[in-house]
Amino acid sequence: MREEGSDPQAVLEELARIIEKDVKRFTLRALGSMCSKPLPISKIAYLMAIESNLGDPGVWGGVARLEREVIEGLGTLLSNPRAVGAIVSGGTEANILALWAARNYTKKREVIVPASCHVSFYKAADLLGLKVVEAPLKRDYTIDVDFVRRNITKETAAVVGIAGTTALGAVDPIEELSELALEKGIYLHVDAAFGGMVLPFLKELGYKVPEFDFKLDGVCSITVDPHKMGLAPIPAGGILFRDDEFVRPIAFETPYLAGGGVRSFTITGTRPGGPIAAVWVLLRVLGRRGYREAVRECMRLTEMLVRGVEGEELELLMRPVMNVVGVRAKRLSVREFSMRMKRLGWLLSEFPTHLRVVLMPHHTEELVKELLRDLKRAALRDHVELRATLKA
Ligand code: 0PR
Repeated sequence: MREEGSDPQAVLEELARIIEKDVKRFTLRALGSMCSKPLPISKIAYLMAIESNLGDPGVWGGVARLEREVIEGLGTLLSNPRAVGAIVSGGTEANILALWAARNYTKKREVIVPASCHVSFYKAADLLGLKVVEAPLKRDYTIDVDFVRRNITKETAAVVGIAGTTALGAVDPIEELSELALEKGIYLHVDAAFGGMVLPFLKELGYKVPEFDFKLDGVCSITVDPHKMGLAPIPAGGILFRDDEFVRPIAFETPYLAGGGVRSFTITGTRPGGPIAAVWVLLRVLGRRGYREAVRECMRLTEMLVRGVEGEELELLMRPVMNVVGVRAKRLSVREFSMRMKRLGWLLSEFPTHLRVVLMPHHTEELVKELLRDLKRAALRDHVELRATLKA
């Protein structure tokens, strides 16, 4: 920090120069991100509520009401309008809250997760002192339920199922997990951080979609992130609990607040109301039809990519269930394929077995065509071939 402040106009211009390139790269070449470009109206809403703090909801009663309505909206989408929950900093915090609730509710210290789970579950287990049992995946990249059944012990607090895995968008058989959880009396958490705002709309569009939400009696909590497929600005993760009985074991009273004592069950104290206002506006402005149309468009681009990938050089890891596609080059290591795509200017996510492409609402048909052309180029066996096509 300098002694004297600088000219505001000049500082803002410098800021614009610094972040401009990021925004452009994100919009044009980042197909590895699970976050969408927030709709402009959500940015207005965010700014309107930027001063609010849900750490003191008695003072910010209006925004607290918005959060209740957003939770009711997301709960209704996931078959439980009476769900109890919060808009939090992201899927990571939501998953930590779920395992925290599961540990305190059951007073047990083991959790079974699929090998496909997001790193946030390992963070949660580390923080909470839980032992992680990793269930292998079947050939379709979903959790091996028989393994889960065989590995439930008297110390098992929870099992986790994923509805839209990070690497491939695969959906675990939540219905089977739900039956198992009810039978064995364990907590079932569903991580639908990405899929929670895709699957209900895919169903409305006529896709065959497995049940994954509170319709299944064994599901105790669900992560669903508006800052992924909800078109909302960051940070807007979501945690929903079936019932208040799962929240009570992680709730703390803060009696001294200016707005009056409240119960808090999030990790953070001071919490921004801006993202909540943004999500509230989006749910109202878009409605189910708006989200359904966004999902329809994402799936149209996904199909385009899938059709284009068939051929000599490239292959899909699996037929995508949602707008997440795993691609690999038949004759190259993932590392080499990834480096070549980077050199061609693409920002994709690199997993040990494949590159991940996520088709989001802000992407276009032209972008997918360009991507396909470059995927094919990059997948050529050697650099000589690659250089020749680049020159052409
Ligand atoms: N659960 C699932 C299934 C996820 O895929 C993710 C993150 C989380 C939970 C955690 O969510 P937060 O990151 O909100 O805490 N999924 C993305 C991923 O790891 C996050 C991401 C988003 C990464 C944008 C890169 C990026 O540009 O791929």
